[in-house]
Amino acid sequence: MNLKLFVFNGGPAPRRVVIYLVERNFNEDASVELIQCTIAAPGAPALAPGKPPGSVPLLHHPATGFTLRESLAIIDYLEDMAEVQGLWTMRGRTPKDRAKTKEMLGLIDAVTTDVEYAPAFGCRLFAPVVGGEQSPAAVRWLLSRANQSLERIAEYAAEGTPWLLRFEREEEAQVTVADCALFAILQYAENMFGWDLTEDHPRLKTFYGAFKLRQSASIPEGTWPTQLTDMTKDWIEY
Ligand SMILES: N[C@@H](CCC(=O)N[C@@H](CS)C(=O)NCC(=O)O)C(=O)O
Repeated sequence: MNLKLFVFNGGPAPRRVVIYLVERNFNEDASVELIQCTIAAPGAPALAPGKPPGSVPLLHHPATGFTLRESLAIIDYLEDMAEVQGLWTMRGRTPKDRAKTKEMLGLIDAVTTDVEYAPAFGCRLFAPVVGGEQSPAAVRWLLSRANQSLERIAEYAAEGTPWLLRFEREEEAQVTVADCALFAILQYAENMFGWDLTEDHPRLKTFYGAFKLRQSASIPEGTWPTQLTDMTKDWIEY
């Protein structure tokens, strides 16, 4: 189908789609071509030759001009395509299972936004994004919101499997799109800022430990280089 997916490995939104693609084996059958973008500085646009305007991940079909710019919409669309091809589902079969997947994704998206915005208010590297007006209270508030959502994710998580939802394929609980999205933000927090978001949530620690062993969890070279992560450790008091 010759779809192009523009990504920036270091960001949690593109990262969740890349993890999903590996779980789906889309990168192996080459129906989706991955194109790496550069982002020159915090708040700068993602750039790559031939990329339509917009944030990444960005899915583009050059022949028709069809373009999607939201990670969850991209995953949903690729899941629809997979199902048309008769592949197994990664978001649940029944309306109830699908609603549960969406519920998890909603909470995970909230965590992702809070964890992404908190550094704008406290990490010195991101100070230009808020015109230098950083705020300890804003950092505390955003991180406590993220923690509340993580609490709910842990509370709603299935039992008897490390994964968030218990959807079985050939009697084995399988990874879902919600697992890909949660892992992406936990991995980003750990590698970009040295944060263990699972610290207060043993259920999520179990999830993270299990998912880390998967091939999709391996970090592409240069994703969070030390020149960058040395700077992400410099924070205001909060
Ligand atoms: N809600 C969006 C968030 C996308 C987003 O924030 N992307 C960042 C990288 S993580 C980006 O593209 N920044 C550069 C730009 O906006 O051009 C999604 O889930 O796709």
